[in-house]
Amino acid sequence: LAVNERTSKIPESIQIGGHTYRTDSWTNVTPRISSFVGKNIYLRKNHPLWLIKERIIAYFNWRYPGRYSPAFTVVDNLSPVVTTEQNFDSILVPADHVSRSKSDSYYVNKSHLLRAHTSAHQSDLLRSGFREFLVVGDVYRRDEINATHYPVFHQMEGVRLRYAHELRDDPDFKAIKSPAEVRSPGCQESHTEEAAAVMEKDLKGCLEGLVKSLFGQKVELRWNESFFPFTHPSWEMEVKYNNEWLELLGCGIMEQKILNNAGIHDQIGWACGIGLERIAMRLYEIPDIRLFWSEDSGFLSQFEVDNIRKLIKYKAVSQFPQCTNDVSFWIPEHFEKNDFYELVRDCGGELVEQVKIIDEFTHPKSGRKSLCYRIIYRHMEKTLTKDKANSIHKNIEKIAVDKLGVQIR
Ligand code: FA5
Ligand code: MG
Repeated sequence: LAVNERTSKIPESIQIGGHTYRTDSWTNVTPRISSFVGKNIYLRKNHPLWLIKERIIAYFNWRYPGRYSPAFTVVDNLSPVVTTEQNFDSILVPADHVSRSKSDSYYVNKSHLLRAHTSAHQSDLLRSGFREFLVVGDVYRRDEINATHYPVFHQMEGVRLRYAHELRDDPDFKAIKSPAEVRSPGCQESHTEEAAAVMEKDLKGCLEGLVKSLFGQKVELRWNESFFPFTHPSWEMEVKYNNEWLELLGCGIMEQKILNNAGIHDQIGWACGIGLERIAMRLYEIPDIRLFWSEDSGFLSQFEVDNIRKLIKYKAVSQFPQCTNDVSFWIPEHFEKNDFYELVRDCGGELVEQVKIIDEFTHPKSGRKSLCYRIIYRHMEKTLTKDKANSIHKNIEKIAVDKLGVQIR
């Protein structure tokens, strides 16, 4: 009922984190999603995300000691409601980039959204004069649903700028040459290859050192080339987890234009964005990303340690059974998969463990497409009855028909 009510009329304004915002045709943040704003679980002492945050900060302070105080400034209190300018334009995300679409991000209105990454704050902090900083916060994305993806998660952004004279302190820095002038896969046009190479070594060394400090020297890791509008070259780091590669972070050499736009013309920088849940899951063996939102003392008490480095292995209080239900439907022409995920999350809340497509079919004559989704329900803290799962499933079917225009097969 609650879902039907809010789909039928979008209010003129909405309240998020104590502020009122006007809504418009871009508004797609749901009450459920905005209820996460201000929870700030990463600031709660001894929450697993707090432990990871503290460990990363301690590592950076150890690796880059300042003369009088830690070199890196930690910023952890910025509102997740940002402008499209902050989230996209300020870091050179093109006007037609997919991440700007309503199907990928949570818009408050046309000009404001819930930040999709902590990179949204890079430009402001550079303009404020910071050269080495860490930004921690909750980020929001309309994404797939499974054990490692959740619409709200946490990132830590790291940025480090260097002057030429600081790069020259590196023994690998051989000579000052002129900028490359043309962009190559490994270097921006305005950088010298030496400077880019020294920055790459510092960046990768820093992040490899970080994961080794967390997971031990023998952790299996690999670098993949990647692409971000705000860095070039760019990489992603993955670590082995349960025999699969798990992506932990993205990083790269900052686009010089971002620095230039902030009035910085004499420094080069690197930036990284680290997924805190992914690290915590791997480190503490937390099997499902939904657990981070648990208020259950059986979960939280396992992280009550007085040394942040204490080895913790999460023990499931008990594993409750899954309920699996499938739904097949014909989809209309402009069907967005993320709209269906959102609807499932909205109706099923924390009870939805996973949604996956198990069959796709195109009718040979009519060309109509149909999808079969499998929805796996499971309560984290008690047994979910088949009746309860069935009634949620029925509701999802009904709302999918009403709201997305699908036709159940
Ligand atoms: C970014 O968000 C870039 N802003 C990172 C970056 C910063 C690159 C600075 C270069 C310079 P990406 O979308 O890959 O990149 O997300 C970064 C990390 O967040 C991922 O590696 C992963 O660890 C985590 N992450 C991404 N999506 C989810 C999700 N739905 N649930 C949980 N963690 C996620
Ligand atoms: Mg990525």
